[in-house]
Amino acid sequence: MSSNIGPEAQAAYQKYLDAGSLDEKIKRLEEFLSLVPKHKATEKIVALNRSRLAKLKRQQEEHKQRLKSLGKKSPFSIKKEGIQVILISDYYNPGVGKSSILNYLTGAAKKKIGKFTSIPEIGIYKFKKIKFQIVDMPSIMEGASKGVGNGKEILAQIRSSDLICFCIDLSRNFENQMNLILTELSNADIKINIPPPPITIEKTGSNKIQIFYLSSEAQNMENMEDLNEQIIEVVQEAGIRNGIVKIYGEITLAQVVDALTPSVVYKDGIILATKGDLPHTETAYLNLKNHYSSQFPLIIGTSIKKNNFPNKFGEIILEYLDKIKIYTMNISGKVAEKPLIMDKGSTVKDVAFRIHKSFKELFDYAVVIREGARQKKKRVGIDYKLKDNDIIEIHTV
Ligand SMILES: Nc1nc2c(ncn2[C@@H]2O[C@H](COP(=O)(O)OP(=O)(O)OP(=O)(O)O)[C@@H](O)[C@H]2O)c(=O)[nH]1
Ligand SMILES: [Mg+2]
Repeated sequence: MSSNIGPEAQAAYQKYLDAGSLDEKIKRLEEFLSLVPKHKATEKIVALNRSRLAKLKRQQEEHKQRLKSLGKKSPFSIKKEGIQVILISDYYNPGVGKSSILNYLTGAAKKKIGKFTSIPEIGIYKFKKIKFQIVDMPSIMEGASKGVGNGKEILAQIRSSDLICFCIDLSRNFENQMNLILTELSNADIKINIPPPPITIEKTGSNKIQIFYLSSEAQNMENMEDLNEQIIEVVQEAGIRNGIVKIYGEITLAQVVDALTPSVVYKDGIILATKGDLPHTETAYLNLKNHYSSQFPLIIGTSIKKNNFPNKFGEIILEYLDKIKIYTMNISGKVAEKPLIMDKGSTVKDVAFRIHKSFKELFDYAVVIREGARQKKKRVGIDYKLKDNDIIEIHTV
């Protein structure tokens, strides 16, 4: 170990080497990483050890999964239904208004308003026949990422949700609330509103690690040779001996490590500012927007007390998540009431595949009805790109 990491970090590293159990090793390695000064000279040490940590965590996760499959159900394991929207807040001062929002949207949990929510409450909010599962979570305590206040269970649920709503009480200091939540999410490797790094890593059977740079940004990065070598090292350190690494854009070594860390997830988040009816909350709302609009493109001011909440909340969510609604029509001209929810940019092929795998093979042509288009009804091929609210009729051979 080189000497530019400082005596404290060196001591921590020794403890890591001496650690017996997997949990202990992870704890010690995390301690070591928090003590290493972060600068150019230590960049590689940090990356290598984060990669090592990722491998240990993967083993820990596998172990937990095995135990879970033997164990019983907890109120925190929620069966997903439709689009899952999760309401979270901080615990500095409970009573932000989450249960009130859940009740407003779904009618559920009326009795829980004004009482501390200790296990998740769930309701279904329907918008244009689309189901949104609203999950009202117990508030997040300091240290949640280390397990305080059912923190592990809450964070595990957040990982698998489709949208996270940061519920922020405008009558209290918003920075404290945001900081607590963002810190715990970050400690749990949950990244909010940033795209995943442009990289894929696949294990293969060959006997080395191959790296492909697949875009001009990727090919024109500075210090390519160094980076190439470092990537190979961190990939190997994560336990992958044979593999193909594909890089689609500019990337940092830290992002490569993120991609190797199974606990890292990328999630969409919005802010729901609450209690907008209370004194001084108008200024608080403007300040909140000023502070966070670069990280949170969508910040909505609400007051459940005054019934002030977007009435097209479903539409807002779909748009934020880059989803479109596609209505199928059968041969007798009946349009389905419930749309298919597709990613923006989807084609006729994607819809055909969603309806039934065989539809793609048997596809002949489709008719698309688009309200407001110059030609309202159009015969199209399989690669035709669809738009929100399109009606589609698929003809097979
Ligand atoms: N003035 C005002 N009070 C509100 C509003 N929304 C909720 N409250 C009140 O705030 C208190 C707490 O609301 P809850 O909905 O229970 O808050 P919570 O986030 O579920 O609280 P915990 O479960 O304890 O984390 C209740 O007394 C609500 O009536 C609002 O828009 N304006
Ligand atoms: Mg509650």
